[in-house]
Amino acid sequence: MLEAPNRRPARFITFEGGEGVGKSTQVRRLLNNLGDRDIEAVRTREPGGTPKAEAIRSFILQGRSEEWGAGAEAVLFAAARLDHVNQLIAPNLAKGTWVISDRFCDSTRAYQGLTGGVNDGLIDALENLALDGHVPDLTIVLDMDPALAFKRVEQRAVEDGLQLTGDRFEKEELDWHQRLRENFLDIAANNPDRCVVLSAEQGEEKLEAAIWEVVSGRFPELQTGPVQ
Ligand code: Z5A
Repeated sequence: MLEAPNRRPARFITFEGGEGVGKSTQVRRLLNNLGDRDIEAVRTREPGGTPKAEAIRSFILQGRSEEWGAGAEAVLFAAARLDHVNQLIAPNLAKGTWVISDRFCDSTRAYQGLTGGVNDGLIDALENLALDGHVPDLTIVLDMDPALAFKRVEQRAVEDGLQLTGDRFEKEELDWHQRLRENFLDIAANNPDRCVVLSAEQGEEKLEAAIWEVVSGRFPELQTGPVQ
């Protein structure tokens, strides 16, 4: 009988939460921590991650699908996700490379479903179709007061020398973002085995350490020190 190759399982980790909570920052930091342990990992994002999905991203974030309504937008996000899963996520996991994604399916449920009013039946069907079984092994939900997160986004714009015009979703009102925050917390409460909520109001290093504690506690293959 052929022996299965002695390969460590690849893990699929997603980061979720509102705008400006520090997802991209922590995805980068987690990639570095995995690299220090000799774990091969790719960083990706949604919407996006593949050329076709990035094309859908620009279309949506420029506001070109807004008049179609939240249902059609949920379908567009799912179309982007289908390509992302087929072309990037599944092949990497199959060859043993970890995948770390800045947003994934919980964003559709939180934005288009719970906040945008798209019914659960459509959200569930799109999720089944696009994921094809590729449910994340772990989802880190970064949670903070949206008013504080806005301040960070403003500060980032100042540092980058950009005027803060806001994309499709950044233009929404504060109480909309407050509802969004609650929706992510509800999703986490409904998926306690997969989701861990961490306060994003702590500094970058402290949050990085808290994330590492969760990730290394979850996956036993990480419970050795960094490769020297
Ligand atoms: N969307 C949807 O509706 N449905 C879907 O299915 C999907 C997405 C997948 C994508 O936006 C939009 O698409 C999104 C939801 C919608 N809505 N919006 N807007 P995006 O990818 O362009 O933006 P985002 O996901 O909201 O990310 P962001 O604004 O770039 O924020 P972030 O990645 O969470 O934060 P960051 O860039 O890491 O940090 C923001 C700033 O804060 C930056 O200057 C950092 O240096 C600073 N920072 C980070 N961490 C800290 C800490 N801990 N302390 C202090 N300062 C910090």
